[in-house]
Amino acid sequence: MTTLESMFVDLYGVARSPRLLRAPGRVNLIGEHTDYNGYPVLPMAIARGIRCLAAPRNDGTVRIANTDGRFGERVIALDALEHAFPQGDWANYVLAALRGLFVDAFIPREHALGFDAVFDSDLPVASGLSSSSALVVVSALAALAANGRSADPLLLATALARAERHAGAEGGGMDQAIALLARKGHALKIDFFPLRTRPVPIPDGCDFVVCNSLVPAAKTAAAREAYNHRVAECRLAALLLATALGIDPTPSGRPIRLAALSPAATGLSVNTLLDAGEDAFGTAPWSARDVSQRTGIPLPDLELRYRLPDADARFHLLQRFRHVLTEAARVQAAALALAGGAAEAMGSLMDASHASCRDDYDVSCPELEELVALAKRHGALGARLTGAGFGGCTVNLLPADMVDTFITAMARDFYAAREDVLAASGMTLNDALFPCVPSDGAGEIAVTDREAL
Ligand code: NG1
Repeated sequence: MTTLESMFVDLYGVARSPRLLRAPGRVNLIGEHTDYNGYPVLPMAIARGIRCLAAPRNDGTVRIANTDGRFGERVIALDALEHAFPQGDWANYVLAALRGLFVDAFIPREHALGFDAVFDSDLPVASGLSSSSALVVVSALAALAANGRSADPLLLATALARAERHAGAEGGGMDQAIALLARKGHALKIDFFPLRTRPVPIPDGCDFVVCNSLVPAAKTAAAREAYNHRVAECRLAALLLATALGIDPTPSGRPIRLAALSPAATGLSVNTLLDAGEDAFGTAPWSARDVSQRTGIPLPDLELRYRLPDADARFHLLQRFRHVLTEAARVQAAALALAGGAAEAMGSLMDASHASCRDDYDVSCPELEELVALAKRHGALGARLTGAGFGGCTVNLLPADMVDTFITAMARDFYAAREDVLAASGMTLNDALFPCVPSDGAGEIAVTDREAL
């Protein structure tokens, strides 16, 4: 019996037919901080992920436990889903999944069954590898299984992206979409609003290695604030640019997204749009008061409608706009490069993406910089931070015959001097530095396969 099964039996007794579900983590190859702007991304699912062994119960509760002692047992009442756990508690992601399923009627509220579940994971947390969305997705699959339901993956990904925002970060929809829709051997080009996906085969000779900076990219209050600040900056940039271009900044009553001002939507080239951005924003940071004066929108309305952080916040609109617009162009080029097997072109795009994340989007940190510089020295064709940034991991593109030497060199030059940091993080070297292959999306693991796990 696996640890997952024995813990399940110890806590809940023998269930008649428990189901085993799994959702993968991901690395985003390129397209950072583009999803919430309505621009595409290009991630792939990795072989690491979160599993959940679950069986239905009929008293309207969900009981959850985790083989990782850092995450304690919790009980969730299905009729009290509005009661969140303290901020940062892992149960909030299970709660978010349940809310999403009920709000969007994937499971009818009346007579909904709860479930008992034990989770385990080989996906490092707080690493920018999307463990939070893997937890949301696997929890949703467990709830659907307990209630004998299935769901269209596109609709489910959209609902779960919305639902995960209850946990605090105003994320796009990349992580839930890749977790549900990934295809083995492929990256996925994902477009948003509405969600659409297109598999892009990863060519032979393109291998990827993940390096963890050992700086947690946790969804803590501060990291969430920094992330949501970027989201607000993009909303304001879209408002001001739309106004400058004479385009309605609130189509259908909602703040316009930057992608609605794309070259395709406006008929303007990237360079013309960059010039228009320079004219509209200037180079100095903006305050909410500046934006209010420029647009005539009363300050309180602006703060509320654009969900602005505190009144003293400064917004770097030109820099954020430049990153998003050029990153979107890089995603299109990267999808073509990968599909055409052009590994070197893909690498250059990844390098440019990293520079833009660092210089214009300001989401890098010294440890990520050190990793990227070392990676380039040790033969990576492309090296960049992946995920939201502020810590977490880099993703590195290697020619296939160089993976082993690359890993040896990175272990020696980055991790050897950080054994204590690694030990304190609870990770082994293999959890921090590993090759990854493009893997399948979430689903059920057949009972017959369970022995092999
Ligand atoms: P991570 O790395 O999981 O925090 C976040 C968002 C994504 C995307 C990236 C940046 C969530 C759940 N995920 O990812 O939607 O915006 O940052 O590209 O908020």
